[in-house]
Amino acid sequence: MMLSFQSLLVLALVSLSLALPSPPVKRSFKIVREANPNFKRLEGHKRSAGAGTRALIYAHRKYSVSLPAGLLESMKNGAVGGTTGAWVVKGEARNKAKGSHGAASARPVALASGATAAPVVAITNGSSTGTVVATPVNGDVEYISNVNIGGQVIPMDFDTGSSDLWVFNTQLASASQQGHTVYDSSNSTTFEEITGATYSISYGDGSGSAGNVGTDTVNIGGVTVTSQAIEMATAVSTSFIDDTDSNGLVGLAFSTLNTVTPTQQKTFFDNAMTSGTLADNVFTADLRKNEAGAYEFGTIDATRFNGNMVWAAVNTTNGFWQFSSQSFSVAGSNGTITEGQAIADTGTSLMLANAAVINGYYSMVSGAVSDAQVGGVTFPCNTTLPDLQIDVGGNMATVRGDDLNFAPVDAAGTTCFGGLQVIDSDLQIYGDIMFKSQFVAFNGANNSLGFAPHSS
Ligand SMILES: *[C@@H]1O[C@H](CO)[C@@H](O)[C@H](O)[C@H]1NC(C)=O
Ligand SMILES: *[C@@H]1O[C@H](CO)[C@@H](O)[C@H](O)[C@H]1NC(C)=O
Ligand SMILES: *[C@@H]1O[C@H](CO)[C@@H](O)[C@H](O)[C@H]1NC(C)=O
Ligand SMILES: *[C@@H]1O[C@H](CO)[C@@H](O)[C@H](O)[C@H]1NC(C)=O
Ligand SMILES: *[C@@H]1O[C@H](CO)[C@@H](O)[C@H](O)[C@H]1NC(C)=O
Ligand SMILES: CC(=O)N[C@H]1CO[C@H](CO)[C@@H](O)[C@@H]1O
Repeated sequence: MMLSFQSLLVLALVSLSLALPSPPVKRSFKIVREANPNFKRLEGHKRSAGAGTRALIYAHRKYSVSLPAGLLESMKNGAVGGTTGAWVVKGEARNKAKGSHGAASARPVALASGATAAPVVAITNGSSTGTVVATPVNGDVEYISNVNIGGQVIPMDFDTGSSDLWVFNTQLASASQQGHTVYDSSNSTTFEEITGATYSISYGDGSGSAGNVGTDTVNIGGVTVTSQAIEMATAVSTSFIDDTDSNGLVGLAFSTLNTVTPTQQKTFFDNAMTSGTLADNVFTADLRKNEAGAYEFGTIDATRFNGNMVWAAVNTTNGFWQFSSQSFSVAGSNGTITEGQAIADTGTSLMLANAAVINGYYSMVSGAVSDAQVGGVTFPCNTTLPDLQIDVGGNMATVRGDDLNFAPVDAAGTTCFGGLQVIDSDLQIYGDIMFKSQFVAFNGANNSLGFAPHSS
């Protein structure tokens, strides 16, 4: 039986304070400094602090977890945004995305005569693998990879937490296209309209996009899918317009979450599997801190990780790469997570977990506070963070302390924002913070997730 985290913490503090008069070895001394009994515990379902900074907005974007009102207010007043600039949320943008849905379907897409031919991409048969670089942008807020759609190369954000492939394109108002790389279906000889098909996706903070749908040939790092549904935005919310590093999302969760109507469409990965294109029905995410990593389709490259992978069974009921995650451990103390389910989500910057994990972890971090103004847990940037061990389907995976320091919240770099923050939901979201410590394989052959520490 596991002792509760709280009782272990109390025991630890008692023995540490007894040991204080004669400072023990350095290593233990460090633990004394890390213990932070003053960390004000969060109450799971009554979070008064706003969820903060631009990264946390990204994290909440996709889920039906509403952002605290205080945060929305401070964003509108331009108070939040840290060193990366203010994040704009506008009611008008939200309404526009939803309102344009009907109008979008009316727009006919014609192939321009004399359109430039896209490069012809060889169609392979069951032997294909492909790798694309995943480049972190904006202080690891997101990872961007090139996608070839009908011969046009578009930098996009790969998102294992949603299932729509939607793209900035020439149908958008020219102001919305500013600074973006846009897809032009009329320039692609392989594009075909799906008559009457529309999509509309909205995310937890009210951001979203909507538009019409066609198919085109998509090549990601050498893996080719013909007739991939391309969802072309005719309206996008301000947050996406402002984020000029990304020109759309490539959804890699299960196709059951795809929003295209009247006929739901398959994801790139699902199509690649169905057509027998991939050497193995897997893809992997190798995301690194402040350094380019890769997404790889069709193979698991053993040179990218150390040791053996541990495998977690995936529960596809919700359409996510969901697995059980029922316990955690910090500096030798264990805790339990009630209703412990989590998803592996490359489209979320942070790691969002239940209050038990946040309380347990930050109780071990010197100077950690729940900062209502910033809207999340912060700590002095020079604090040494402990590693977090987290249950992934019955095995423990390590998220390194270094990776749990997300970013400074002030220009001076004195106070830092935690990569681990609370979510008020049964479903925990393990985003890029976890991926920076763990190489992850998404196995569509047996619906499982493999985890192993990155090779260096
Ligand atoms: C479409 O093709 C024309 C002619 O090659 C080119 O000038 C234009 O930039 C292309 N548009 C896009 C969006 O790639
Ligand atoms: C899925 O397949 C991998 C190998 O491809 C295997 O190691 C793993 O045990 C399997 N996982 C489950 C949950 O069946
Ligand atoms: C799968 O997830 C659903 C929804 O979260 C849950 O109701 C169900 O019990 C889960 N199944 C298993 C086998 O864990
Ligand atoms: C904590 O859990 C790990 C396994 O995850 C176990 O090896 C260890 O003995 C546990 N520690 C305590 C104090 O219960
Ligand atoms: C961290 O910085 C603070 C203030 O800048 C300083 O007082 C403290 O000694 C530093 N701690 C470490 C471990 O460097
Ligand atoms: C393009 C391609 O990979 N073609 C291969 C299809 O499969 C046959 C038989 O396995 C190979 O000989 C081809 O090279």
